[in-house]
Amino acid sequence: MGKERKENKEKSVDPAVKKLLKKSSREGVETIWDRSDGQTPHCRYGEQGLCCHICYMGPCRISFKGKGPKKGVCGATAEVIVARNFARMIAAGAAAHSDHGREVAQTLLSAAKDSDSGYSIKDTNKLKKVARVLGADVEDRPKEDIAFEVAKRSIENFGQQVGEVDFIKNAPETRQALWRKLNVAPRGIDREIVETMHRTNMGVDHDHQNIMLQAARTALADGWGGSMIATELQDILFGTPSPLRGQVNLGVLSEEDVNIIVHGHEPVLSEMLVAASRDKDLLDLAKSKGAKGINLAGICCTANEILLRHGLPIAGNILQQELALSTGAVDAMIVDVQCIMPSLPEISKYYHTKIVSTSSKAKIVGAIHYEFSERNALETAKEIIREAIENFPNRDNVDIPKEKMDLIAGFSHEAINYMLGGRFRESYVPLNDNVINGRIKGVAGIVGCCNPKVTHDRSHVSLVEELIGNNILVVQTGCSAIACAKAGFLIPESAEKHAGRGLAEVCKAVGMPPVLHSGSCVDNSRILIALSEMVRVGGLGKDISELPVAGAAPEWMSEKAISIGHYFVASGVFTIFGVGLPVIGSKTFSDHIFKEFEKIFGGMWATEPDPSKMAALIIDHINEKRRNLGIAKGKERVLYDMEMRRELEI
Ligand code: SF4
Ligand code: MSK
Repeated sequence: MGKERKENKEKSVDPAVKKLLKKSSREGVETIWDRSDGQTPHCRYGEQGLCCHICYMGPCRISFKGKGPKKGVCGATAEVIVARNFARMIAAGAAAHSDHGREVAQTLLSAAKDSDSGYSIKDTNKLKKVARVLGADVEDRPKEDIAFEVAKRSIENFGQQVGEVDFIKNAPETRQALWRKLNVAPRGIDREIVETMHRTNMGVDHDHQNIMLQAARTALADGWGGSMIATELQDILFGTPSPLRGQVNLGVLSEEDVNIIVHGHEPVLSEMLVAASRDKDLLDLAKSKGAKGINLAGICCTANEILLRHGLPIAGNILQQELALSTGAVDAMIVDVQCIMPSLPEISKYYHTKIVSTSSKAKIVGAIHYEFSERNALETAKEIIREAIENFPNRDNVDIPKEKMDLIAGFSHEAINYMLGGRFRESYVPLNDNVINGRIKGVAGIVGCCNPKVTHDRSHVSLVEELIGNNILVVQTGCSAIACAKAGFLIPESAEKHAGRGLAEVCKAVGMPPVLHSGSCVDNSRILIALSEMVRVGGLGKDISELPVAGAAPEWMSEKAISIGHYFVASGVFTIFGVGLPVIGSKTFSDHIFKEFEKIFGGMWATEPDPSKMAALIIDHINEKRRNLGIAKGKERVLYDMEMRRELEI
């Protein structure tokens, strides 16, 4: 028992996870942690970025010590191999976010053209705002006409061959000028991804610095292109988020209701499921099967999307998807794209859960497939929910952990503007004023995934606790936001309990938590817009790189995270990744992105697995920016002792 507890404690800090790991283990169900153990130790060549398999003269590896090979068969050096691998991760991550953006743009086009599409325009103000950025006329035009032009122009941004992606106009002028000077302003989203794949083919670009410039152009095409299109157009279609209450963790599953989990990334599907779950005929059907109602909950970024717009509960972050099935209480898990484990159908064999795939791009052997498109959206959503209801009587072996926590989410850029300035003087001025007067020392974006190589949720929770304790306002997205919500940081009361005095005063005055949940991974583009707004309002320098801000992904795992990290760095933000980075095999390359980048972009990469050291790096960086701005004063860092650290355990 003692040994079992110790093992589980190392796997996660979340008690709900620990309980279900024991249940899974008792029932012989293999989880991600078992498979991760089976892969340990991981290949060191791969971990350090030193394995190349882009042509079949290889695969080649560069030896990190001794007499082993120092070049690939073609002559590629360590820095070339590392750069090509890193750039390809960026291209793949940018492709995933951008394909999401493309789907949303197509959906907006359908909504504008076809009144039977099932989708409509919910936020006309946002539509007009986006239209102005795209240069579309908004006066005296029906909203459908404006939406048609916005969708068409957005779609053109993907295939554009020359010019610039439109949304880079949202960045400060100084930053745009730097991108043009460096020749990294993205021309078209698809073009940059394709060019990165070309340049990193065998025998093309052999200059690691040149590769990283193109990688920056590709990442910027994601952050200020594909991801921003996804976020902005989703707001037009489904509404711009504003603060609302919700609940999080596996305890949101219900013994009495039909539990349906939506999992993946694109709200185009989940929005329809939300609508279908409120259908009277389906609610009656659920009652006829002995259920009280229908409980729709989410996992991963889809969870964040439906939370932000409807207040629907979140069952957990990425590492909890298998454990949700192990509760025995999930009647259907409906998935679309990204972060979905192929193991789900295998695990569902032990329970009654139906795994339903919905995208032609993402089928899973063993899942039931319902093809979902804008044309058949509501009908398909109803059919899937009917399938889940019919499955409710088959439940067996149910054990739902009690753990659940309240949270407030929905801090879009617009909501922050309104919350700080009020309806009649919406503005970031109060935020900048509080940064200048030192109540808030700076702002940190803490985002990204979870990774079974490190204790689940621990780095997210420890890092964020230490930052808010040091008066740094934290903005979050993705699985990191879910981790900190479970720890209780996303309620206003947490300001009193965890935040430093200055930050707590601001939070109490405004009624906000010290940790602001801004959405899913594509919504990191909201953070880019918020940073640009801080520059525009004035008093904190002329560029994002002058702001006292930083970014981190403490438990990252996805190629998408690398793309996000790179667009933050290329936008001027100091960005730290936990776990490790597949670049350390080349000192030349590491020095380039950890040191030389600052002179090029005003932002740079760092890696640090220890969350306390990561906090120290962020705090030091913010203090340095404050000194450069001439606004530094007072105590610089609260050091955490062991007792304070133990309190971080949730
Ligand atoms: Fe080896 Fe060069 Fe081929 Fe890479 S491209 S596998 S380093 S020969
Ligand atoms: S990417 S943050 S694992 S959902 Fe959105 Fe997936 Fe979570 Fe990374």
